[in-house]
Amino acid sequence: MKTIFSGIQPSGNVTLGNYIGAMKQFIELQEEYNSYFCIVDQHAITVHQDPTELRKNIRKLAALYVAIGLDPEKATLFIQSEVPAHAQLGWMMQCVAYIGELERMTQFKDKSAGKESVTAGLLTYPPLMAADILLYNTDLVPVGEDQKQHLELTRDLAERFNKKYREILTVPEVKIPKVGARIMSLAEPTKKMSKSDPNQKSFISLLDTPKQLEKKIKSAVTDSEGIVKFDKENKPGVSNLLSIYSILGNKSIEELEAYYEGKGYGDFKGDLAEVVVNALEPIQTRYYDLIESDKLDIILDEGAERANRVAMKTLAKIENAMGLGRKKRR
Ligand code: ATP
Ligand code: LTN
Repeated sequence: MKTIFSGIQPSGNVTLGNYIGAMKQFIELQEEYNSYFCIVDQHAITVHQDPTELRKNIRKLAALYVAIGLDPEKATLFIQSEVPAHAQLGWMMQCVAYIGELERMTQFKDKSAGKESVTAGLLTYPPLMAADILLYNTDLVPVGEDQKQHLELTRDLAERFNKKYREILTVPEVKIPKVGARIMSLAEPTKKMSKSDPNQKSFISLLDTPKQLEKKIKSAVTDSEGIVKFDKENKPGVSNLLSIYSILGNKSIEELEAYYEGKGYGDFKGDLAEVVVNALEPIQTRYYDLIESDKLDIILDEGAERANRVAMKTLAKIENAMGLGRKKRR
């Protein structure tokens, strides 16, 4: 069985972008792959997180992983900081990566733009991400479009390591969905929807109430044309809403365009709100059952144990290949 690995940062409320771009794929993939889904809290602290909020967001994300349909019997669900091998291999990968290639990462450039000082962790984030993936001999990494560059770097680091030391790392492939790989902000449809956006109206959270969903969708930025048509260049707002509608409502873009011909944005947005509310309702019900439950702790304990077992083995192999410490026989 081949292996997949993916991670989401507990850096805020999980958005519809995270769901459509990444999580929705996880559900189908868990059936065919040996699967690891991680809550990457060590990645989240590359920018400041309020400690109380971070703890809450970790638990919320864990509950959402299960609520969207991930089955802890099939997939390993765990928290990154509970598996120390991630930080350990992360350091070794920093010693394989070059500063120049890290400075070229667009996520680093975007997140550091205009800031007086940024943490060293923001720059060395991709080697930690590579470590996450490489510890599990991952074949495939399902992510949204924005992570493509980080995946290319992961492949480069794995290949570099294999050449310099020993051929032990699996070079992973990226898997990006055909539609919905980049859901845009509702407030600025030329920017990606992001859970750490300070503008609450810019993103849809999986936990928004029906009222909030309706309000956000109704106030989503469109244009003054009044024509429901997919045209990313000239109508980024409407095109984004069409993508969301098409994916959650299981209708093709063409079908939707035909249906809304001659109707205004009011009807279109009203129906879309209903589609989103209906799609999120069962997820929210399962979420509220889980969030305070001991069951969630058991899932995370078992996940960390399983992940630790596999990760320690790979780490020992890598330490042996690099000559660190004394020879390990594990
Ligand atoms: P942050 O705002 O804190 O950077 P984020 O919302 O961008 O977070 P991540 O935790 O970095 O989310 O990403 C988790 C997964 O969701 C990744 O696979 C990423 O590619 C995907 N993703 C994030 N935003 C979007 C989006 N707008 N459209 C599609 N996929 C997305
Ligand atoms: N960098 C990713 C989150 C992430 C990840 C990973 C994704 C950390 N480690 C490993 C896939 C595999 C992000 O910001 N979305």
